[in-house]
Amino acid sequence: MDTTIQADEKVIVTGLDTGQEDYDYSMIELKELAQANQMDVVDRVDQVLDRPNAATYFGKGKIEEIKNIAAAENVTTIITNDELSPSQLSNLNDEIGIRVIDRTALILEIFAKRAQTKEAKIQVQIAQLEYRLPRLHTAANQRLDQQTGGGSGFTNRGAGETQIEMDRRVIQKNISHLRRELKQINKSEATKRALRDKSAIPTAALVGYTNAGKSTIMNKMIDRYGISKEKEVFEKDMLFATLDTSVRQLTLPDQKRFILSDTVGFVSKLPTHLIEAFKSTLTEAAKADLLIQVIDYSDPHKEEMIKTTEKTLRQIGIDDIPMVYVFNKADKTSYEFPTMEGDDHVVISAKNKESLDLLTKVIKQHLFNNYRDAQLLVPFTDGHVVSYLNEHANITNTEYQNDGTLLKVEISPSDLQRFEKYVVE
Ligand SMILES: Nc1nc2c(ncn2[C@@H]2O[C@H](COP(=O)(O)OP(=O)(O)OP(=O)(O)O)[C@@H](O)[C@H]2O)c(=O)[nH]1
Ligand SMILES: [Mg+2]
Repeated sequence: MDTTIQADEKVIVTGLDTGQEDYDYSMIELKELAQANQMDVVDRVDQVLDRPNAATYFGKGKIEEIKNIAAAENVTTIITNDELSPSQLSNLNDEIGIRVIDRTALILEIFAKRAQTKEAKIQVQIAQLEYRLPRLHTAANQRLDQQTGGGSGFTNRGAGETQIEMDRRVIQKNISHLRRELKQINKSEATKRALRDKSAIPTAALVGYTNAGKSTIMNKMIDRYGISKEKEVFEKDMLFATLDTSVRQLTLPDQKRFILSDTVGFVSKLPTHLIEAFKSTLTEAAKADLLIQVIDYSDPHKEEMIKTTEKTLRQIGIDDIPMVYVFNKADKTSYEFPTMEGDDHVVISAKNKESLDLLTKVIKQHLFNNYRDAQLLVPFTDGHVVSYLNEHANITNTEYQNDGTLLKVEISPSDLQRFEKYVVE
């Protein structure tokens, strides 16, 4: 099937309302996804049914209605809200007579356009090929139909099958090749990660719905606490601005260090193949000590977005990492900010200084709650220990005594163990 999508083509979004509670919202989002893919959405068609028609997804009458609207409005593509089975897709294509794509194909297309790094590109390619694999006969039949002017007699079908077998083998080969390439890339990533793990610096990962403001928060934090000329990450008012994970080490004014990562945003019904393909990108989140879920507080569908984020995290196998909830973009609401509720809910605006102070405070409370206050007496001959602590611990008091430097410090458990012999009561 040809999934290439031209810019500004006219499309209709269509959906089947089987009583799902988030149906209306998912249709609004489908329209936004189409727009994110430079499509011009001219209409929306809904059908209420108990369950999809097994053969054609929509019922006969609805298909007629879609055909008529499409003809009247010069529509070239129909987009369905659900992922269609290979046979539904093929039948619907035949019935409607213009191109039909499903939500999955649309999301894959957006990801393919946005992918920047080699890793992201390969991951999207794998997901696209896997999506295409079971749908090959749809494409082959269409090709044959075109060649033979619509007829698909016995001989043609036979030729089609052989072609499908060949296509399938080529695609499978491609997938394994891409997988090997991805493994190579991941290996070097894994080495870097292992080094970080060893350094025992706590890590936090920004997660959440697409366009919630994760990258904006990441950039503000890099601005404040990053190494001065560190590169900022891409932030933009569009769906799926970020597809790659960025990781930065940040140092707070009291010398506490942590690693912050920013990664791909979620959307409802994120294709399974895509989640599978992006698992390695999401390892940063899977290994984090703390998840920072960013939510667009100004969006009327924030509840659904939180649900989707948590469902997607579970799908990746992340279900036991502590999480703080950051209700962002409060400047676009009438709510007061920055405010904090309990120890894990904050309402902020990424564009406001006091908000970032509060966010830092919350992150600190969670990441460094195992830090201890201690008093160390370091002999003058061990000056290197004092310089190490100057860089890695929060020294709150320094006194020079006859037998060495007496330091009051706030220190990580591992450093405390390391310098145990200097501890004095
Ligand atoms: N008004 C307002 N806009 C914000 C705030 N935070 C982020 N934005 C805007 O929201 C848009 C999306 O921000 P991003 O940081 O790119 O969102 P993201 O969560 O990284 O999105 P993806 O990478 O697609 O997952 C940008 O236009 C930001 O300028 C905020 O607190 N207030
Ligand atoms: Mg982003």
